Amino acid sequence: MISFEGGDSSRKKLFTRIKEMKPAWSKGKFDAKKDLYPLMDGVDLLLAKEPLVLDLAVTGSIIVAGDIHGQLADLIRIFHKNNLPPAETYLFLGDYVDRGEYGLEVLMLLLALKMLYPNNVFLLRGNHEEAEQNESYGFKDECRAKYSEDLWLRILKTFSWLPVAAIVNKKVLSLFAFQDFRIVLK
Ligand SMILES: [Mn+2]
Repeated sequence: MISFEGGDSSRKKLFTRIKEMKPAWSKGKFDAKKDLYPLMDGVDLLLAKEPLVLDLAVTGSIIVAGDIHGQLADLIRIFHKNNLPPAETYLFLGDYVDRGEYGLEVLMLLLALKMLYPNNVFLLRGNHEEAEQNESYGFKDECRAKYSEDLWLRILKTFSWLPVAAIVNKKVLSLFAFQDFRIVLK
């Protein structure tokens, strides 16, 4: 079991594990227990430290992308066209899952990159990072077909940690256009 609290050595272990996962991604298969659950545990800890509205100070450029919707090939194309993190900073606006076939793989790749480069990869919550949308637009079924409904329930917990907006360099407000889920502020 990898501890995500520990610094570089646990990051290195995770990085090795991500590289091992690559062939599984290309076949659309993976071991959720081994791959995704520990990753989500780690990302939850990171996200818990982030505020609900991110205050990002960016030098150079930032790539802003929205609505990947399970299109793994498109996500990989974005990384090919630009530099990979940490050479480039990315802000994803949300809607990682539903509609497309590879929501789980997209999510796993983005969470892995968040884990590896927390200061160069930022993930916001879209209106599809939510149960009702997933029930209607395919992500719940995808989780059931590829693994289990329990996996989907666990993913919902991680979704609930995602920040909802980012302000870039005190100038640009970035958020998903349509937020229809309930946010409980404590
Ligand atoms: Mn969308």
